[in-house]
Amino acid sequence: MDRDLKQQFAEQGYVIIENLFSLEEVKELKAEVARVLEQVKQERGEGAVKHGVYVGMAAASGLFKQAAAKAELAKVLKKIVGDQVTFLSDKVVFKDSRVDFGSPWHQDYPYWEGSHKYSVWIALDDATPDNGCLKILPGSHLKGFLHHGGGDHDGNGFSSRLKDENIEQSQIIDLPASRGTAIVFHDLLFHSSYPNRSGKDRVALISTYKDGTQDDPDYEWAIAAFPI
Ligand SMILES: O=C(O)CCC(=O)C(=O)O
Repeated sequence: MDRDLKQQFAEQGYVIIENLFSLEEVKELKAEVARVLEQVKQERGEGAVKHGVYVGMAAASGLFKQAAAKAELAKVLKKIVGDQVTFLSDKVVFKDSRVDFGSPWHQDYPYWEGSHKYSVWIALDDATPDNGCLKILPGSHLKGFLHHGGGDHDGNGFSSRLKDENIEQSQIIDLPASRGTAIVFHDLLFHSSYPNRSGKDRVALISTYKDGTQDDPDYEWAIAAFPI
């Protein structure tokens, strides 16, 4: 089973952990998201949460720090990454009727460079193609880093985007996820998300980890980093 998981990650660039968080835990996390975002808006204005993204949940909240080190998740990450895994940072990505655009196709690697990182996309609302679930190209991490030609021409963030011609439409798969389910993926995996056309919230948490034995620049966004 463990070898399967490691092998699936090596071949496909992602693995799914169904129901990593219980419905009760998800409810608490969502309430905490609302509390932290409200506090951020009051302290720094609406601009601090534009594009539907806020980076630094674990830095702002003990509950998110705990979530980042959840035992079952740490076990899976150690199988994939190695014994020394470091949590770097997390962000909440909230799509709703005001922030409804899909995230464009990209690899995460150009945003940080250095050693490869492993992100965990956790559904805090049930995510479907109708409200903004992830789409990926399985195995695309094996293509290596692809020069990103596209920029933020629509004002929706994501300064690094893959070009349309690099996306093999026939290979795309959707990754719908019920609340509490987590998707672990490599920072070279091509991914994007659907727009949220439902009019309701679609909140996801993305936590990022690295192999703690690898050197990296001092990332200013990794203010709450710790070994898990
Ligand atoms: O949840 C989403 O819309 C995807 C966000 C994403 O891919 C990212 O922030 O890197």
